[in-house]
Amino acid sequence: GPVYPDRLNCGAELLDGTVARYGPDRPALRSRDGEVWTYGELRGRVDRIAHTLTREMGVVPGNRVLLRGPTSPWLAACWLAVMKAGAVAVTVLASHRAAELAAVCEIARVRHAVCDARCVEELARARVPGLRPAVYGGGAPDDLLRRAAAQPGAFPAVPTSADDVALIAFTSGTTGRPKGCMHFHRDVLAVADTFSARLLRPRPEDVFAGSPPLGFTFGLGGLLVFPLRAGASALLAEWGGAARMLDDIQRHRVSVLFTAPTAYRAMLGRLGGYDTSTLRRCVSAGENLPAATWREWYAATGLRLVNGIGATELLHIFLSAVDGDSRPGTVGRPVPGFRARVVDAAGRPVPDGEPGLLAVRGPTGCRYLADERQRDYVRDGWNLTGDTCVREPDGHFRYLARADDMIVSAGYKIAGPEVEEVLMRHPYLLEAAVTGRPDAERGSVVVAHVVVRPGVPRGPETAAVLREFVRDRLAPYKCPREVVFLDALPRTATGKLQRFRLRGGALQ
Ligand code: 3SK
Repeated sequence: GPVYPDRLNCGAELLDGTVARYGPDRPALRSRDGEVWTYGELRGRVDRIAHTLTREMGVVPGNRVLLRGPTSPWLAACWLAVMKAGAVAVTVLASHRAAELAAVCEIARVRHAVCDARCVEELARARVPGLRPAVYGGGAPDDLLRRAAAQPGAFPAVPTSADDVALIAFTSGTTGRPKGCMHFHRDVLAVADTFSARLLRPRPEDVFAGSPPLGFTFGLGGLLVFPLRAGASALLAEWGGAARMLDDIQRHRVSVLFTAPTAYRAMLGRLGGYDTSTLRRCVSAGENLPAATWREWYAATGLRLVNGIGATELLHIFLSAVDGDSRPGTVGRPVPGFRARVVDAAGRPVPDGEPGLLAVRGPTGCRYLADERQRDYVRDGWNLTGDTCVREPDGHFRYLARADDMIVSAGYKIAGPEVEEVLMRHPYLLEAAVTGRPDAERGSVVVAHVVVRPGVPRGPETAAVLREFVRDRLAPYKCPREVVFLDALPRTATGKLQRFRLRGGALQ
């Protein structure tokens, strides 16, 4: 992995370091309304906010600062100011509700909060003792941005050490008490210097955009850390659906896109109306990328989707492939700097071609904050991500399922995503999720939850067509016993499928 000096402040590297390399006049951040901040302007704003945090709000190095807001250049500026001030950013999603915010603040011992005026009410409802958020963007007399405007424009970054904690990223998984993952200043740069620098190879002319929020490390990396590390620029705007994203790509001449398979599918049907010829890298992560989606995107754009597996615990993507190495149905190889293998329940490597648990090690790794689940996640230095995978003889990894999502039916082990891959090739379908339903006789039976295209009837005839389609392509034991028609699949705020809600039957 990359090597860094003992004294390292990732905020200073991303801003002052990039200005030193590329000058202050290149575009850094863009908003949807066409506003563009140069690196020099961004640095001035960040430094004024950092002065406000430290001089007026009393933030000292090591304090945990909650950051909450819709994706915007100002949220990014606040994050960078927290970094430069040597404090610890606790990023949450603008969509998090009061109970979730209260849990995060308690676990992370949050001392200060910076919140967009548009979502401050929910934070107030969380009733965190002693927390008085600094609000930005609402135009009130004490607005953080007004206070910042009165501060001097140069803030010398706190000389943090490379392994001081820079951020705590929360993951709820799809269920359970949230876990805070601590990442160091060197980790923030390491994900840019491995996945981004070695695979994406961004250039200063690149324009990054995408859907994941900055409160999700997929978005923090893809839309802030990677572009700034490369001297490139990023459009920072809230996700507004596939048509809006295509419009953004055309208007802002986006070249590097970060989003999830669902969004690629949603864009596919509308591509014709937009100029997307500026795109050169399209990253897909967050959930399984069906081979059919890869192929359709390639047929429509000539671009190979850069599929990746990442985790909040490892900060960003650690398995991926680009260009000729990117193939439908696989997630590629370990990103340079990372190692990956497939192991059995005792941690012993299994032969190529056999399914097992994915184990990863590299420059980043899981450090849960005060959580005994750390012992399950890291064994002998290997991070057990909870994914079931197969390593092919050519070194490519194939994703099967989340380990706890394997369906066991009459003794057969079935990976839901494999059945979903086949279903998604059927022209009737927009989305498919395959889970097991408890069954007295077989342990579990396979159930397909589907969202059909407009005009396709939801009923026994369509169900029979879909079952037949799977039976023609997979072993019969993998064929769904039942097909459930839904308006939409249940997802978390970061877009991850909530299989447990499907399994629980609450949506039917
Ligand atoms: O959790 C994920 O799926 C993920 C993917 C890419 C980068 C980062 C993360 C957390």
